[in-house]
Amino acid sequence: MNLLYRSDSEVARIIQADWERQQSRLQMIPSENYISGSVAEATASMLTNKYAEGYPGQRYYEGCEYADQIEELAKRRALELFGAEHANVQPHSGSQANMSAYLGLLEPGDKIMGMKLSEGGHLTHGHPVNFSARWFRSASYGVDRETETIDYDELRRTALKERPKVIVTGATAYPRILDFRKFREIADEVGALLMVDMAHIAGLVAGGVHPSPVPWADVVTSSTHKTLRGPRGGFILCKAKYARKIDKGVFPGVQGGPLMHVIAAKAVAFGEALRPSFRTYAERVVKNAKTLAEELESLGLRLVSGGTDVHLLLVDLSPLGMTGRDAARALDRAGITVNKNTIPFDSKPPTVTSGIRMGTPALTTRGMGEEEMRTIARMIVRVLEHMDEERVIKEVREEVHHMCERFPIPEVFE
Ligand code: DSN
Repeated sequence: MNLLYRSDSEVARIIQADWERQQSRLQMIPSENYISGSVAEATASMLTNKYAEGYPGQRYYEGCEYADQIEELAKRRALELFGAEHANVQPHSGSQANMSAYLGLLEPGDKIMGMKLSEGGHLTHGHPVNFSARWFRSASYGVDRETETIDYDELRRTALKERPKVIVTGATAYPRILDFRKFREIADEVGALLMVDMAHIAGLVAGGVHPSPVPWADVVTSSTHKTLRGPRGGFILCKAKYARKIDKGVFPGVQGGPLMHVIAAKAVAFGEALRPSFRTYAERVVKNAKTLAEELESLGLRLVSGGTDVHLLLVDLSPLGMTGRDAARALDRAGITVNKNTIPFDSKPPTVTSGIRMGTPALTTRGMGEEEMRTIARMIVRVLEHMDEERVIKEVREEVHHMCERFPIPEVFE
C-alpha cells in the first residue's frame, strides 16, 4: 500500500489497522476467511475500470474482449468445480444471488418457503423485514425442539399445507448436514422448485466433505468468500433449463454492470479450490470444528444439536446465565472473535441472543490443527468463566497473540 500511504494516509492507516486486527486475533466468525495473495491481486486489478453489462459475446459496451475471456474462464471453472449444467458468476453477493434467482423463477406475490433466521436460516429466505417476504409471500420451517435438527416429516407437512412455489434450504447457523435428497422428494411431492443456498458450505462441497446440492436442486446460490475462500461475491448454478431465467434475473433483473475484477478473483478462487490441496483444507476445517466442539462439550458447554458435522458450531450460553452479546464482547477483548447468534427457540432478541456462533475456516487457513483447537477451547471457557476479570482477559490475549505469531496468515495457497 505504498502508493495509498503517500496519497491518502488517512485511509491507508485504517486499512492497515484492520489487517493487523485480522493477523493478531483468532478469527472464528464462520462466514469469514483469509483470501490468498493471488485472489487479492485480482480483486485489486484494473479490470474494475471496465463496464461490461450483458454477458460474454452479448455486451452493451465495446472493448469487452478481455472481460468476456475472464467471465468465460470463471464460469468454466465453477462448472468443473461443482459439476453443474450452467453457472452465472455475476452476482455481487449471496443476497443478490438469491434476489436474482427469485426474480428469475417467481412472480411478485408467489410463495417461498425457507428456514427461519432465528433457527439457522438467512434473511433472504423469507424473513419478514427482508425483500424476500415483502415482495413474495413467505412460509417458514425450523428445527425440532428436542433434537434441534430439521424434522423432515414436519417439513413435509408444512410444505403440503403451504404449497410454496420454491422451497429454499441452506443455512447460516445450522451445524448439521442437510439432506438434499429429502428436500428434493418433498419439493417434488408438492410441485415446488428446490433452491439451495450453499453459501456457508460451498467450500465443504467443493472439497468433498459435504454432499453436493447440485444433483438435487433446480438452482444453487452461493457466496464466494466463506469456506470457499474467494473474494467477496456470489454466484448461481442451475439446471440448463433454468439458465435463461436465472441470467435474466441477475441482469437486467437485479444488477447493472458486473464487477469484472471480482469475477477475475472468483476465477482464481475456483482455480485454487480445484487443486487437491483444497480437499485437504476442507477435511481439516471439519475435523477442527469437531475437535473444538468435543473439547468445549467436555469442558461443560452445551452445543446446539450436541455437536457439528460442518465448519461451525453454536454454543448455548443460557445454562451459564449469560448472553451471547456479553460473551462475544468479552471474547473479542481477549482476542477471540466470534459472533452472538440466536439459538433455536431463543427467548432473547437477535441483538442480545443466548448463543455464540463460531467456526474454523479462517483458523484452518492459518494452518492451525486439532491441538490448537483444544487450546482455543480451553481459552474460550476460561474467558467465559472470568468475563469480568481483566487480568484473565489480558493473559488469554497474550496467549492468543503468541498463537497468532506461530501461525501467520499464508500469502500463497499451494
Ligand atoms: N452474514 C452471513 C453470515 O455471517 O453467516 C450470512 O450471509
